[in-house]
Amino acid sequence: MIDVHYWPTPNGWKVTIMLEECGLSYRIVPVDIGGGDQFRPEFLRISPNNRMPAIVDHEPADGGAPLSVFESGAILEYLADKSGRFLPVAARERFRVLQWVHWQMANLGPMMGNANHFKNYAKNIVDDPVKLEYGVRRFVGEVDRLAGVMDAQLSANTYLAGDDYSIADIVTWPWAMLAARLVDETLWEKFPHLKRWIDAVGARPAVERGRRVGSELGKRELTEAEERARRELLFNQTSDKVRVAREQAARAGRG
Ligand SMILES: N[C@@H](CCC(=O)N[C@@H](CS)C(=O)NCC(=O)O)C(=O)O
Repeated sequence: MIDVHYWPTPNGWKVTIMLEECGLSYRIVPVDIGGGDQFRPEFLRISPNNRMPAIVDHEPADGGAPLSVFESGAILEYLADKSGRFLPVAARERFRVLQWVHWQMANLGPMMGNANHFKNYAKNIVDDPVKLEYGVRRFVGEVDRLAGVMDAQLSANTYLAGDDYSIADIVTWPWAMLAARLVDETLWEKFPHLKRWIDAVGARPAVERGRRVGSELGKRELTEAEERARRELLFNQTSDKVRVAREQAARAGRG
C-alpha cells in the first residue's frame, strides 16, 4: 500500500494519475495546504520543503522499512521503477523521457505557478498596478513561450518524449491543460499540436480518474477572514514564518 500525502492541485494530480495508470493500490492522506497541514512535524519529516505531494511506500522493493519520497518528479520516477511502466530502462530512451520530466519540474510548473499567482492572487496583496503588471507580463509570457516549446516538440512526436506515452506526459499534462486559462483561449488555436496532445492524454480513463481524486476536498466556501489567513499562510513564507507555522501546527496537535 502507498500513502499519498495529497491535495487536489496539478502537482497532486500527477501522482494520482500515475498510480491509476499503473494500477497500484494507494490511500489518500489529505494535506490541507490552506489550513497549514504542510507544517505538521509528521509531514515535514517526509517532505521537508513543506509542499505536497509526498508518498510513503509501505512495501518497497527491497522489503525494508517504509520508503518516503517528496517532489512529484522524483515520485513519478520511483513509481515508474516500481511498476516497470512509462520509463524505459535503457539509457538512450530513459533520458529522452527524463529530460522532459526535469524540463517540466524546472520550467512549466514553476512558471505557471507564478503566472497564476500574479494573475489571480497578487491583486489582493499588491496595490501598485505597475508592479502587478510586470509580474503578469513576465510569467504569462513565459507560459506562452513554454507552450510554444511543447507545440514544436509535439509537431514531430506523438508524445512529449517520442512515440510512447511516458511519465514526461503524466508530469506535464496537469499543468499544460490549464495554460490557456492563464494566457488566453486563443492559445489552443496558436498551438494545435499541443491541443491535440492535451485532448489525447485527457481522454485516457486513468487520467480522468486520477484528475478527479479528492475533488470533494477544499470545496467549502471560505469566509473573508479565512481567505486572508490562507493567503498569509501560502504567499508569505519566510523561514521565520515557516518556523512559527510549524510550532503552531505542533501545538495544535496536528503533528
Ligand atoms: N516542486 C514541487 C512543488 C509542490 C508544490 O508547490 N505544492 C504546493 C501545492 S501545488 C504546496 O504544497 N503548497 C504548500 C505551500 O505553499 O505551503 C513538486 O512538484 O512536488
